[in-house]
Amino acid sequence: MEKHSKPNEPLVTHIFTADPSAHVFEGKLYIYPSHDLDHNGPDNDNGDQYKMEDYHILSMDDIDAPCIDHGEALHMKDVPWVSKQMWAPDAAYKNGTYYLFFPARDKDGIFRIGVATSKNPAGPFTPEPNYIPGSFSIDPAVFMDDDGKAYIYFGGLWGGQLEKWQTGTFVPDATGPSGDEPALGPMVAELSDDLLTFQNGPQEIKILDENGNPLTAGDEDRRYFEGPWMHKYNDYYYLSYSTGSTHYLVYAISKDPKGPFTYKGRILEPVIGWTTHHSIVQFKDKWYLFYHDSSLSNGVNHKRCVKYRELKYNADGTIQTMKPYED
Ligand code: FUB
Repeated sequence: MEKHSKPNEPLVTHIFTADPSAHVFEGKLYIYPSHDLDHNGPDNDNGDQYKMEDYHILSMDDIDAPCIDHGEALHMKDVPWVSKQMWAPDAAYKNGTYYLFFPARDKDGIFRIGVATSKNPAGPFTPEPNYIPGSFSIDPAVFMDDDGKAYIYFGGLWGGQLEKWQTGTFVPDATGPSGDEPALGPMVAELSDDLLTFQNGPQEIKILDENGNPLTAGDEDRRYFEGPWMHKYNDYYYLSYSTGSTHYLVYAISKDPKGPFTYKGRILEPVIGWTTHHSIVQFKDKWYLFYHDSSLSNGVNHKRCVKYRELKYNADGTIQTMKPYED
């Protein structure tokens, strides 16, 4: 018998999954996760432990329905420019086509962002022959605004190589700002009409504190690390992300999808495992946080599982902070 989905429990247990990007397509929930592979290789700050090679797309007819694995939707052997590490993906829909956006290392070991398309939200997806020109780093998240514009947010520190692009070209030994210097923000670019190229940008997003000053690199509880997500609530843009080294999911808001954003608070306290990565989606009349932890492997960083839980707003638009192992 199929297992019905429950909050705070792994959506699937037959494979390891992470980095869930959830969307409502065709009236159902579709979840686009990474597919973690087991191995005995090194676990380090470069992210060598995350050796993913393909994507499996999940769906749920309803929030408490069984979670279906639709099988392999895209494998790196079918993407000409990829050498390894297909990390956190996202998806979008426009004019009868579904788009899968994914980061991976190119043949030179540099992270780039690619696109693949399908007529079916569960794939299989056909990749474009090359990565998006001008793309770099990891963790693409695509946001379709009410006015028809599409934005792609991306970037990740350390293994995600964002520090190496501060001059606009790849500098292999570049390090990030430190201490009191402004932290690096995620990148945003407007996508072209066909969603296959950058139309404007990319440009760096500024995240400010309550006094209007940029968050500093030393402010590891609040500064951007990786895993951006964008959603809109009550006419505000909510940029949420992981703080990486301090393991929080946090958010900042703005009236403009390109910012600057003002830091507002925490969404989720640390989970089991080093990484924390999420998406936020409205389904029917409720909002949900999709996230992952390493509980399915008793804490092995690269053997993760995707989960969801309800997300609630306060009357003033702030998000109620959640503790992952409490209801
Ligand atoms: O899954 C590989 C990487 O780990 C993702 O790209 C990051 O966001 C982190 O979850």
